[in-house]
Amino acid sequence: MHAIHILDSHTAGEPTRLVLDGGPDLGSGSIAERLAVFRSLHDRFRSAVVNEPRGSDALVGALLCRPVDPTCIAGVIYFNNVGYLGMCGHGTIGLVASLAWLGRIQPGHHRIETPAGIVTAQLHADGEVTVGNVPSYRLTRNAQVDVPGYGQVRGDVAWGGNWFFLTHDHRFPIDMAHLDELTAYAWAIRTALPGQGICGRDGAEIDHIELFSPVLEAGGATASVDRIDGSNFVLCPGKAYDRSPCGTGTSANMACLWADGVLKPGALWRQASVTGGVFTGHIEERDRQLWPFIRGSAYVTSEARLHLDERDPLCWGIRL
Ligand code: PYC
Repeated sequence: MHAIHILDSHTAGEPTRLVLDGGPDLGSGSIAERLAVFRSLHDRFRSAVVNEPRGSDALVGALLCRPVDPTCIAGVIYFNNVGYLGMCGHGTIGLVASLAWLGRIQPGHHRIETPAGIVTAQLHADGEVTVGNVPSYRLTRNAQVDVPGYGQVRGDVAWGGNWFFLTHDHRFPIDMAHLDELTAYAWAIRTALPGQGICGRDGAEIDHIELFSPVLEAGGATASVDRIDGSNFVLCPGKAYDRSPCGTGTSANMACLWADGVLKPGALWRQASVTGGVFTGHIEERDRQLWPFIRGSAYVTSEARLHLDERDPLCWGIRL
């Protein structure tokens, strides 16, 4: 019997399961090297933690690791129902809120190692968290993909810590009543992309699809706090939709808006999700790169121990 100490939280509805103790020994290499060990030798642990019967398709796991860089408070590897993430915005907000809940960190500025690079997190006195994500950029503008059953779809390819295909090109309202249609459409795009040579840098697979409502209002630092600039629907790699506005997806979107001259550095961008949760973002230009910042809140929902009993035929989860 193996026990795993976890802390669950949600960030604008999107759940994060932080593994505090009981994870596999991944050695002492960089976080990217430890991710490679996790993927090749311990993938069933990933499935056991996030898949049914202990988890759900929407759940993102966060394995807490000792950082290599002593200026970082933690290292983290994010994973989901089908694999691993380079970075996770809602997960980082959840991680920081969880470490604060445990009393391990205080309000202030913190640094965290992820496989996509070091990110920053400011824990505010009110408990909100601002994540300083990895530099983000648009790789391809107006790519065209032929989507079976739907026709030609145009969209951008951008990096926000994960690879995204972002499009306004659809006829569905971004609301909870249309989840099935939004999921089917986004999945059809996702599966059409690789065969048509549409990919991220160095041939990387695009595994997140982001659909938008029309932009309601261009971001402006003086606008009221209730203003929403647009809503999104993000389909994650394992076909679950992001309940939150997706931190890496909002970063990729802000990179596209900046490239189009719509969003200026410092102006606020209020991104709502299909469930109505909101992240407030802004961008900064530094060292010829675009640095996105995402602010939101997370709440701890439970602290528990998962038990892995090898006699249980579903010990390692229902694998997709
Ligand atoms: O917030 O970056 C994010 C994210 C990625 C996948 C689910 N959430």
